[in-house]
Amino acid sequence: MLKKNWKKIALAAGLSLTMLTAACGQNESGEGGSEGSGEGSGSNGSSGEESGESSGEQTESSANVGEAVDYTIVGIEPGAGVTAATNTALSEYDNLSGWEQKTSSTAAMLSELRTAYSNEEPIVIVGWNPHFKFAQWDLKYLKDPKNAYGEAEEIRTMVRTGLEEDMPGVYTILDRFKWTLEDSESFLLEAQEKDIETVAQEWVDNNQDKVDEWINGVESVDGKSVELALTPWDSERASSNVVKLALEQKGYDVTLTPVDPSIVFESLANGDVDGSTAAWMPKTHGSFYEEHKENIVDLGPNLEGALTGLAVPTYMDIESIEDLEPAE
Ligand code: PBE
Repeated sequence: MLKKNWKKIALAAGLSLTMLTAACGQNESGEGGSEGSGEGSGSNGSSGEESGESSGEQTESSANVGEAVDYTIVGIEPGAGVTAATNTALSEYDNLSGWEQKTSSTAAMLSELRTAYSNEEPIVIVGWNPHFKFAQWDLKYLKDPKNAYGEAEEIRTMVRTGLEEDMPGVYTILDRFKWTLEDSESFLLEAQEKDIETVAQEWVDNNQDKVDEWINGVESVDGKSVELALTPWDSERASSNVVKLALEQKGYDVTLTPVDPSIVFESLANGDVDGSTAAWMPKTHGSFYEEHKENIVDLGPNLEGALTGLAVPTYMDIESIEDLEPAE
C-alpha cells in the first residue's frame, strides 16, 4: 500500500483534476468496444480501512475531499441505472449539497480513475460489481445509510412476451442460464487481456458441463434467428456472449444488438429484441422495468450478489457518503 498522504497534494490534485476533466472530454465520444483495459488479479467487492489516522485528522481530510475533487462524482453513461441512483443520492444526502455528477462513459470514468489512482489523488466514482476495477485497484464502497443504491441485487434475464410460444428452445436456455459473481469477475479480468468474444469461447470450452445444464434436452434448430439486446457494460457483454454460444450449440443464429441502456426495457416490451441478460433488479433498473413490465417476461436471476454504489480508493480516509462535505 502506498503511504503518501494525498492531503499534502490536495491543491495540486485540484488543479490536475481540472486539467484531467478537460482532457477527458476529448475521450468521451470515442468509446467503442471494451470499457477499459488493464490488468489485475483476485476479486472482491470492497476492502476495509487502510489508514490508522486519528479521527481529528479524518474530519480534516474528509473536509478536503470535496474541494479536492471539485465537488464532483465521476459517473458513467447518462442512461445507466446507477446514474439515476446517484441523482437520488445527490438529492437525498444534505451533505452533498453543491455536488454534481459528471456523466460521460464508463471508459472515461475508468480512465480518470486510473490516472487519479496512479497519482494517489482523491476521486469519487460510481462503482459496481461484477467489474474488474475492484480486483485491479484497492477500492472501497462508501457506506450508504440512506440506501440510495439499495442492497445487493440480482441480474435477471428478461424476454419479450410470446418468445416461449415462438421459440421454446430459446426460452428454456435463457431461463436456465445462470452463473456466479466469481464466474463473471474472473471472466472480466481475463477480458482485460483479450476480447470478450474470445474469453466467452474459452469460458464455454472450459465449462461445457454448465452449458450442458442449460441446453440439455432442447431441440436443435437450423439457423433460426435470435436477437439479444447488448448494453455497453462488460458484465453484460460477457453474459450475452456466453448465452450466444450456448444458443449456437443448438443451431440458433444469434445477433447481439447494441441497444441504448435507457431503452432496453422498451425494446423488450416492443418485441424489437427477444431477450436481455442485463436487468439489474430490484433497484438499478427497477423504474425502467415498472414502466414496461406488462409486456416483458422476467425469467429470474442469472447472477446474484451484484453491487452498486459510490466508491473511492482505499487511500482516502472516508468511509461513508455522509463523510463528503457540502460545497458551501
Ligand atoms: N451498471 C452495470 C449498469 C448495468 C450494468 C450497474 C453500470 C447500470 O445501468 O447502472
